[in-house]
Amino acid sequence: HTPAAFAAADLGATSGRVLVGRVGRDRLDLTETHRFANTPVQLPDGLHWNALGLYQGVLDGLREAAARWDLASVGIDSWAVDYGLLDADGALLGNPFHYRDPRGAAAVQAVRRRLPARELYRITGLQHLPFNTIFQLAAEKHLDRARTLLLLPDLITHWLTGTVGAEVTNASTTGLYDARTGSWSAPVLAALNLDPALLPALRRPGDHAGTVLPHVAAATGLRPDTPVVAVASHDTASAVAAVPADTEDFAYISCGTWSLAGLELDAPVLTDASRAANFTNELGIDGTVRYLRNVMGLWLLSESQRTWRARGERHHLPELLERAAAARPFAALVDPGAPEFLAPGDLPARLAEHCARTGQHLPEDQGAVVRCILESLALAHRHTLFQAAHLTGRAIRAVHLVGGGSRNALLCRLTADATGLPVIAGPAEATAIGNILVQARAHGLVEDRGAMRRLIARTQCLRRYEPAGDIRAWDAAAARVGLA
Ligand code: ADP
Ligand code: LRH
Repeated sequence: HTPAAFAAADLGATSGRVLVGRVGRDRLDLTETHRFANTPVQLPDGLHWNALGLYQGVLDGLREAAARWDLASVGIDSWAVDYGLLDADGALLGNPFHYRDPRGAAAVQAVRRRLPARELYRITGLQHLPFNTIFQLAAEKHLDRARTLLLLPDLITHWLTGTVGAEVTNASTTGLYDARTGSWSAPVLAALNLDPALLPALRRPGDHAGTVLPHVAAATGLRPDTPVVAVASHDTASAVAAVPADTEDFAYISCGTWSLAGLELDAPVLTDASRAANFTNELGIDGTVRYLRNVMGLWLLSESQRTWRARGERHHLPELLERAAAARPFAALVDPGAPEFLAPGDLPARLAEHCARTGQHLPEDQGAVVRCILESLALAHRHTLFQAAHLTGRAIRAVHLVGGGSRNALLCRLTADATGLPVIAGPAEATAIGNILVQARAHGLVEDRGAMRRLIARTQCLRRYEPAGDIRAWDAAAARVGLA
């Protein structure tokens, strides 16, 4: 096997990046060719993504990549649920909305009246998040002119290739996908008066999506016939595919803007208990189920940093984390899942209000605030993983923490201490690696999921955190915030 080079464009809520992976039998070398900020834009009608800017960032990254390597293929992934609509001419209708815009939440009750929560869960197995595609569509103003709905990675893939398709791992986050039959749900679409023709045919990770259009090849220097592969286009599915686990009894936390914490299963769990605990059954590669729950994640930190920066205060991560490490443990704790933390804006103020309302005092000092965020996240990680184990009857022997959060040593250590389990941290770019290895597998360079994971474990730098301290302190802390 000669090594081949694959490009992954990974769009995260905080940044987009293009990485090239050179993959061979015993080789996985990564180079980041481009990273660009992903800055949401507030318009009079709501909060949007800058879709064209993101596409431009992908093209810029591909141009840098193509200048250095002969790329065997390209794959696109991004966060879930958000979409663009195309009209009959294939033009984008409006600017895609950001999932943190409140329009989805405002439409939840109307959807519920047509489709009760219990029924919806039995079909989709999807956790309730107010911004799931199904709720956003109920508030959508462009439906009368829309002919095609494309989730964001499918939209970028469409702009690169001219083809349309709906990659299935991301389709499973919409609320329109039937977890039992593995297809779009006709009853859900009917209940919402949605035209089934809006939704393209499903693609699976590893499927050929198309080849780059001539003007794309000209703009990037990619070979004219370069294939675009449908990877696990939901970033979390790519990240879970890249968890370097060597056993079956592992849990994972894909930790970035969100912490997606849970287990990999063979089949969905659609019970009422699972629904009550709001666990999701989203799809992974090879038909696996990502049984997990969204924890609010490092958004709490990045949005606090943004607030401090706007005020001209200290906001650099290394210094903040140093101060948090020195701050008093368990001084103030929150439930990171509280809905008031979802929207953009002054997060330190909302944390302080939350603390005051629950009889605690959150000092203004940034070390204390960051400590509160990280301890609260560790508690939410623990709560979520323990519940996942309970609901599935599975044991957890180790926690793999991947994504940008794996670079946060304090958070890794706190998660190990809170769970009483070893935390294996890394890779930080798990999503891009999962994207690349699905392409390499389609290319015949890697055999299966197990081989992908072993290759990552052998080639990437991982750190192990053993649990320490008295777990009873964490039991008490969990009880304090209702996360026991
Ligand atoms: P997303 O894909 O959602 O944009 P990432 O997986 O890139 O998220 O993770 C971004 C987060 O990772 C940042 O908000 C930051 O908190 C954390 N992070 C990134 N680099 C570091 C670092 N060097 N030290 C500590 N934390 C880091
Ligand atoms: C993480 C993620 C997560 C979704 C959220 C919208 O980036 O894809 O899995 O719930 O973004």
